[in-house]
Amino acid sequence: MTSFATIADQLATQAIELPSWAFGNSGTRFKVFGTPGTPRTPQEKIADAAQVHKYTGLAPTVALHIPWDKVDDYAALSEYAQSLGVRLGTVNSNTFQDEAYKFGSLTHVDAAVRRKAIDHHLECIDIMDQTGSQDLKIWLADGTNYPGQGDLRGRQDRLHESLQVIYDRLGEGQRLVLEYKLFEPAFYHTDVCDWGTSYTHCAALGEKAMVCLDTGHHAPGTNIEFIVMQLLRLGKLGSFDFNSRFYADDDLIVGAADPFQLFRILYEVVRGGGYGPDSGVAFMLDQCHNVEDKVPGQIRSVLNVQEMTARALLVDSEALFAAQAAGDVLGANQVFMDAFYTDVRADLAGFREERGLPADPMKAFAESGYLAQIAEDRVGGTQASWGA
Ligand code: PSV
Ligand code: MN
Repeated sequence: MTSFATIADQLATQAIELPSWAFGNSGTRFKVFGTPGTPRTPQEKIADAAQVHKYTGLAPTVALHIPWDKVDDYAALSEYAQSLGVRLGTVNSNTFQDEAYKFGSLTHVDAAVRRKAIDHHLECIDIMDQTGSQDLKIWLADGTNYPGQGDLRGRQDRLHESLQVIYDRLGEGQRLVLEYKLFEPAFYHTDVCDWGTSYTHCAALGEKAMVCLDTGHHAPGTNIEFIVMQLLRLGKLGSFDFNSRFYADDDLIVGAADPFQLFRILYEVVRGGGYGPDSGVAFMLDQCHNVEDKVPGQIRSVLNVQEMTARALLVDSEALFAAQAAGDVLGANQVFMDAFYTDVRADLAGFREERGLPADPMKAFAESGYLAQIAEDRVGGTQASWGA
């Protein structure tokens, strides 16, 4: 079995981007509960995100969502983030909350609506130029609810044309990551519903277009690690949106519902060359905290990713490949499971202390009094909210 000491350097390179919207209030269509101290501004979301990085060393960047995180001066926002020890990351577009998009955005039959949606993405790229962000992440709510409602083929053709205009505006070092999702808010068909559709569009666009895999966006029982393997094999896995789900797009804490699935996914990431700063695969969270506190919810999340990454790196690949080659079914499975069952928590505590971080980030954050402080300071104003 590989020892923890041999994987420490690799673990030290891990970076997981946080979504600004995780710090706002969120909930279900039944109720969005408020939490004292919830940010009212993009700056306050960034300040909360910086806490996660401060206690874990794992989350150096924060993703923005436009227009939720619109400000007048992005250079100043960027400087503010840096003053707190973090940077601005992916810019997420939003074409799902404007009346004009009732029947679609980049796929819409009306060229004027498509133009509006394209212009929004061009504005997002302008923002990326100012923040130095690398990725434009596109998730589309486009789809239909009833058979016959839309022309499935026409919508794909228009989607390609719209994406091409956006793609052509990308600058040096910038990428477009196209996220797929099985269903919701459309229920009969979704225009970018699966990895194959996203891949097809990205392949047609060119090398700056990559697939974003949100772990919550598949049918129950889908073998997500197989998709990870295939996209890495094709050189088209651009990023992850990590979260976990029990039923649909629950956006719960990554690793909470099925830690073994997270381990299997991360094993394929490592196996396929998708791990590390030079791999081109960005790790992000896409989560909401409906009933739990948000900052500790994000701390728990990045720690879960770190823990399963450590276990995935511990897989003795030499022994595994040998057992696979020898047709030793149970031997191969045992090598795999040995790594999964390894308790790395004490090693990770030591690893953190060696790097000047608290051994137990959850405890250290709880003892810091930050949540009580923001509850006292952030009085009045409008709390940020997913969907607000
Ligand atoms: C909607 O399902 C969604 O959660 C997508 O996964 C996006 O990544 C996110 O919203 C932000 O737009
Ligand atoms: Mn997502």
